[in-house]
Amino acid sequence: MIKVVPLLLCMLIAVCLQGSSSSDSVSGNAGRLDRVESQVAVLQAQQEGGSDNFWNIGSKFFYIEENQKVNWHSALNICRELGGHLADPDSQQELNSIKQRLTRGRHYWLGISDLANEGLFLSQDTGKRATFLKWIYGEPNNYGSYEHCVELKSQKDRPFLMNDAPCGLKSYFICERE
Ligand code: 2F8
Ligand code: CA
Repeated sequence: MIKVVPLLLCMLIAVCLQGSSSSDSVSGNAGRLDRVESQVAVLQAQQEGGSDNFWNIGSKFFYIEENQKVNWHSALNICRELGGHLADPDSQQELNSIKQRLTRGRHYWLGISDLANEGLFLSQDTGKRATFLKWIYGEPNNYGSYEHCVELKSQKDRPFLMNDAPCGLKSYFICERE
């Protein structure tokens, strides 16, 4: 089944680029390719049984994507396509259960950002201030002034904690479904 994805990718690129006129800018095509990449990522997550792979913690269900790295906006899109949203753990207990299933050294997108207002971290799901934030010491630091999306990351033997990172970075991600 996985072999179907490269074929679908070629077809989607062909369809999208067909629609471009000579006046299209390079950034227009880059935007199209970004959308194609996102659509392919959705197909891949669905093929890997994403919607059937949610596991239960309390009253919620979580899915950890470990096969493909995507940017934060694509991760949002994929979680929606799988019937949920990019995760925003709301208690230490929930975070502890999630952490047990993560791979050390990897980074995972969460559904929290300060894209609307620098320093004000909102849950993408509720649109309200994120209720539970557990930052790495010194974070969030908006490093280079372009870090607006929140990830979970562990460094060496340290626990998984939150960091603000550039939204365009490609990472694994965690979806949540009520
Ligand atoms: O030192 C903390 C700093 O480390 C990295 O930047 C050098 C992180 N960037 C990425 O992971 C892309 C920053 O987010 C982090 O604050
Ligand atoms: Ca940071």
